Amino acid sequence: MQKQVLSLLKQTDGYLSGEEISRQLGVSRAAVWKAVKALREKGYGIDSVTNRGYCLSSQPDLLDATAIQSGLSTHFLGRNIVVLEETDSTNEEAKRQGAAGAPDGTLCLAERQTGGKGRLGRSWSSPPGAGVWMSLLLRPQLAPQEATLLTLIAGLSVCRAIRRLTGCGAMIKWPNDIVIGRKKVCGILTELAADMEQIHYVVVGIGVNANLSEFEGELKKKATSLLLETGEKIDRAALIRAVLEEFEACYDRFVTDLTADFITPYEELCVSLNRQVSVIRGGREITGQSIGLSKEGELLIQTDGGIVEIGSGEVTVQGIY
Ligand code: BTX
Repeated sequence: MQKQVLSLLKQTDGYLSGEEISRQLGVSRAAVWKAVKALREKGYGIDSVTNRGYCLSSQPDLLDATAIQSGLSTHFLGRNIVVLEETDSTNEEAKRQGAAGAPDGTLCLAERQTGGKGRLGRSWSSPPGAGVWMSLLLRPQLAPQEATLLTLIAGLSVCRAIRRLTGCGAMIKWPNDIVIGRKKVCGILTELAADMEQIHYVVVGIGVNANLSEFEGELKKKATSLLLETGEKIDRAALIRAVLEEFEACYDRFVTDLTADFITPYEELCVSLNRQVSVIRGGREITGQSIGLSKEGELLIQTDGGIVEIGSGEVTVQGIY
């Protein structure tokens, strides 16, 4: 009913009476009023004037598959899009889609996540209507250990997309955060369904604080959004398109012949390099100078005892966080 009322209001220049809507849809005036109320709650601006009826004055900035796909130049990524108003986590949704046989490159999006996830059981704040909470379902023919490089491809893609669309000096904090200045604007969570030799599917989850206007509690100090950095609302569909296009270009080369030629551009945008860093591994703290990334995407740390390769773990970069 809401869809039908909305579509009638969209087709009308000016006001449309409640009586006319109820006649055209064959429903009661009360049902029309209920639908208008529900649409207003979703963010549609619907003016009403006695004796004239209803007029659509503004539409919320809602994610829409058609809008994302128009002008999208990828071959397979984002050719199938699932948009949900609310879900537990788009990563969980992509896994459900993956288990049900959804095609390679399926993109899952939600306006709001009730259980947005970070790494190691942490949560990811995902309020409605302003973020880009997206997960890519991929079916690459890779060994499970090679999948960690997909996190780096995602980081580079988001960083490039943000720079291209906003001009912000976004940087990558190895392995999975995008920061602007000292604050996090994006987090990436890659999950795998695999056996020892082969990947069944990978889910690359990306959360970008696009148009969030404020943060609460502990996030005030460590999070930022593109809106807060630029003072302007970003077109979320354009951002998603840019991420998909950047991702597909690197990913295609990587999965066809394992060319990791994205490592050098990644290093150039990586704020964690050439700095004093420390990381906890096996209960011990390793400190040293970060000097680059290995072909496998590990962080190389020059310590007093030689070069140590770090595959994962919480890295503290001096001067960042
Ligand atoms: P992470 O473990 O590196 O970061 C999680 C930490 O980041 C939290 O403990 C909190 O301190 C901080 N944080 C939480 N929410 C935000 C936010 N909105 N902005 C900045 N900092 C925040 C990073 O994990 C991986 C996050 C991936 C999120 C995407 S969203 C789409 C997909 N679905 C899903 O459930 N997760 C991914």
